[in-house]
Amino acid sequence: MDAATGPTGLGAWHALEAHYGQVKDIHLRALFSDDPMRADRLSAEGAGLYLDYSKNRITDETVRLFGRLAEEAGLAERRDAMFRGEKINTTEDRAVLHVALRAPKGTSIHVDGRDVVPEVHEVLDRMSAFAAAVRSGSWLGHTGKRIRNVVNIGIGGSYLGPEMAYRALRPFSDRSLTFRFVANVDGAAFTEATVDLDPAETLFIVSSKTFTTQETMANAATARAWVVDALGGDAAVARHFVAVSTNAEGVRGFGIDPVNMFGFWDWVGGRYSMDSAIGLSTMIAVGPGGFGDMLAGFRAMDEHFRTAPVAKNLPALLGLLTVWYSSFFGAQTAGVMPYSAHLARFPAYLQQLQMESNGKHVDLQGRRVTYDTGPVIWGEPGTDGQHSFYQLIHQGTRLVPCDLIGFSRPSGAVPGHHDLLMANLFAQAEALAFGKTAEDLAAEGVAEAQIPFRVSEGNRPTNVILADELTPRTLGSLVALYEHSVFTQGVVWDIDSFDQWGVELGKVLATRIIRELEAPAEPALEHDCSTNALIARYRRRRADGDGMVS
Ligand code: G6Q
Repeated sequence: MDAATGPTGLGAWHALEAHYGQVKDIHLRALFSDDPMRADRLSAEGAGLYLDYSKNRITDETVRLFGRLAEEAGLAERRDAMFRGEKINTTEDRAVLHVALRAPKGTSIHVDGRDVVPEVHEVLDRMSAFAAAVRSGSWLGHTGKRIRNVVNIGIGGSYLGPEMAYRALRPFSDRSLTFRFVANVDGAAFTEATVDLDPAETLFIVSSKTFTTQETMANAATARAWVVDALGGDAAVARHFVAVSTNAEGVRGFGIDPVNMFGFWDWVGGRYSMDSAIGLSTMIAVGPGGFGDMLAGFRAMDEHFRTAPVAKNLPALLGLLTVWYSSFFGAQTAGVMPYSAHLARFPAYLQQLQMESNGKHVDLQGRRVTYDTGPVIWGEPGTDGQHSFYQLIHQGTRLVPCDLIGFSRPSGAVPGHHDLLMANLFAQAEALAFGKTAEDLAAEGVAEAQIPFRVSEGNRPTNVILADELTPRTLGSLVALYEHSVFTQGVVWDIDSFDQWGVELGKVLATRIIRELEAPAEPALEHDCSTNALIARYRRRRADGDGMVS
């Protein structure tokens, strides 16, 4: 990337701008009717995933220009720098090495002269021993009962991945164990997660990279009191709490023996950490073998991303298509619709992965960008979404490119459902692309007055991602697919996909306001007049009855 000009100064960017002018009004109907081999060419396969990207508003020339853009933006160099452990997260001066979390034993990746792969495997081995002990019942609670409930306490990157993965892999999980996830500082979250659990049979995993996050610390303190009160003393903590963190001091201060701490490193970003020790709950659920299979899926996609040419490289294609729709077509959002109830939390997971990574307004030089960066990511499982918001995608005024994700074999064993589910996925992709014309409707005998309302313009782009079955391995490939898609977008947009300074401001302000809410006497408020009034009203109204703070 030319630091002086950024992406908009690249020849490929200019060429894509000119090309956009040529293709923007071409309908997918025309692209398909002129070219019966289009789906063969505009598809790719890797790491157990099949991507049909033919229903996008692109031609062979677009794909060629994507390749040129990737080359001129330096995608291969940045990718290799990431895999080598260089500090590509420049604003935090950190390496970005989630790929090291799935590097095979015996390989080497150096950060500051130190090989991190043996450390990764040392933690994986400790996690495996612990997960096996919980699953077998040999890890006992303080009163001698075996553990039947596992509650992960963590938020953001220390929550979304574990919860998503647990739900995705339930058919592979030990069904005799109950898993819960507490993230929100709203006390209701803790209450609802624990109301039916026996403390004597419950293990808490306090997951926090920093071990300072306000929400997690508050929930962990509540959990500690819940266990200590029920089981009669601090000694119970050792058998009912483990920690996943980079902060050994903080963990010790909380009362958890660092022997029961599973570490990770500052080169693992929170939203890229579900395959680190942050995945301890996943490993307890599916076992060390299942977790290993998931890591193999991640690794297979890493290899694919490193080696496949752009036109056949799934993450690079998804990333470049996102750039195409965001920066050229001006699409503001992108949908992700998994046709799998087990992937219900996958859109939420991807929201953080993509929006925290690429929701950036300055480039690597700190200059305001002149193009749109990461879109708003949203979605729900199909077929549920079809009966609510799909209407807007079909007939609304906005362009919403969507990824539809499906599987050839079901992950639930109820007969007769899966063909129905997949018929809907294929039908949606078809309907979005080709729509229904006024002529079609007239030929069907629809009354003329009704025709304008029933027309579906089509030309709505989709990617269809298919895998054989939602297994641990597939999940690893799927997550790595999106990790590297996000990376590709960030390289082209010339932004730091690995910091999250925007999240910090709210945290700092909340710390100030909590003191003002807790102050016994009316504090002098020095916010803006709106915030002052809201705080004052809350203080007055929170006490029952007379509206006065006690
Ligand atoms: C992720 C973010 C953020 C982080 C949470 C939890 O990339 O940095 O979502 O994961 O704020 O942080 P801790 O793990 O430090 O509690």
